[in-house]
Amino acid sequence: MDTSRTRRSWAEPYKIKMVERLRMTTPEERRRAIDEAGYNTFLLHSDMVYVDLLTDSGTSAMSDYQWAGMMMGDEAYSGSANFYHLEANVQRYYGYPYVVPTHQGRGAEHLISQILISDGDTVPGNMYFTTTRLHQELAGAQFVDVIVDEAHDPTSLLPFKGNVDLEKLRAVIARVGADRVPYVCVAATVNMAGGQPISLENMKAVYELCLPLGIKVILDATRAVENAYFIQQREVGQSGRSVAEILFEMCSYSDGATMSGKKDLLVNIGGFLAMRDEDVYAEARSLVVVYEGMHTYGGLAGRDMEAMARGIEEAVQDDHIKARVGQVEYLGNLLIDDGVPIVRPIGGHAIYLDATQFLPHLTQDMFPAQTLAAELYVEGGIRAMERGIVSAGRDPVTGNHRYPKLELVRLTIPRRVYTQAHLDVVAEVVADLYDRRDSIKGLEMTFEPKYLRFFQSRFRPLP
Ligand code: PLI
Repeated sequence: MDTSRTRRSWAEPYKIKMVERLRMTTPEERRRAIDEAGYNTFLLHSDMVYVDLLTDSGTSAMSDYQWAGMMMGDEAYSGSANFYHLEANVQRYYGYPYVVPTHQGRGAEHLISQILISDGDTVPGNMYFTTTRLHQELAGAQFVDVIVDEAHDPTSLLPFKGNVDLEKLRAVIARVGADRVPYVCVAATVNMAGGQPISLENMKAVYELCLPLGIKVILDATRAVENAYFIQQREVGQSGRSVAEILFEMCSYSDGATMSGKKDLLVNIGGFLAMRDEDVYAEARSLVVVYEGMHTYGGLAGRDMEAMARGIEEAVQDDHIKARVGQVEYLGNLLIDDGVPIVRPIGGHAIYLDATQFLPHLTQDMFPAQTLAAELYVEGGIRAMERGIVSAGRDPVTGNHRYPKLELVRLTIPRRVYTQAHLDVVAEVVADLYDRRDSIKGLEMTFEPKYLRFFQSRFRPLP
């Protein structure tokens, strides 16, 4: 192959060995389906969906190497060989000495929140994530957002919109006292800001600020590999390093990590809690038995741990991550060319439609992002997810809606699943919807569950 020419696309470093048939539906069928689902895309039956961009969580395609690993499952109740492989790879690529597997990310969030948080504590973080904040609140803490202001502005082109605002962090610590801040929660990348990365320099500065104050830094490493890729591409002095090297240094600026293996690590289920502190590990080993299972399986089958161990190796390959993020950018650039308002810069795992700009005639109480996600499904069988007022939930003290500045619809790209032609269709459908945006009316909520309401709430169209 001639590699002397400079123009190269993001093309995939793999080929397809097995396919899964998709059902093509009519607009009438989709209108009925979304009505039965209460205008909540989470409640659609997946066989009614053509391109499923609900989430990149657990929806990726595993490789032949991972599937071969599934056949090597050591299903002993304790001491599974697959656990030791997983532990060795977490130590090697993430650098934490201690690892407890969990069934998925929120299992790890539950454990670390229960271990480190006391009633009345404050946990600062670079924007909330739904399950992470809920576990912090259930353990008695209040979450305080200390992300840079630009993260709340969909049009700001700052390359590291996931950065912590160090002044905001210092102010929170000064207000409540360092002894009431058990840890700072640092996410890489920041999901709710649009998959935006945090810089290596900022992670180091947060760690150096916290260390002398006895405040821990817990990394949400769910998409840290994608974050490492952005550091390689955007941060001064980092372009010559591998994604694996950058990832290892990122983790060195933290005391532990929660991980949903369902994203970066290319598995359909699995997660872990990793840490440096032996005492925290002793508590995690004890607590995991109550909620997940023995500390050498944590709610996972041996084969699941093997697939995740192998996923760690594949996730950090530079050609893999370049194609992964490249595919997301491909879709984003098609939409930008069509004039569709999306969060900029394009994030690592998803394109976020700016529902406030898309449907300016709807107030936030009319659930513009929820409405847009439902319309997108009816228009082309494409399933996306609301990331706005519904996801933000209610303030636990006042009981009122939280009104987030960002009212977004997330088109999340599963890893190694869809083709460029699928994404072309997605862009065409979004553009058609944008053309008829004035005709779109809002929704009202008819049912709201107590926790994480976006998963199960129901709506009906406003007249
Ligand atoms: O879905 P879990 O329990 O494996 O992981 C929870 C979780 C933690 N942190 C971050 C940044 C996430 O994105 C995350 C889960 N995200 C989902 C399900 C998503 O659709 O984005």
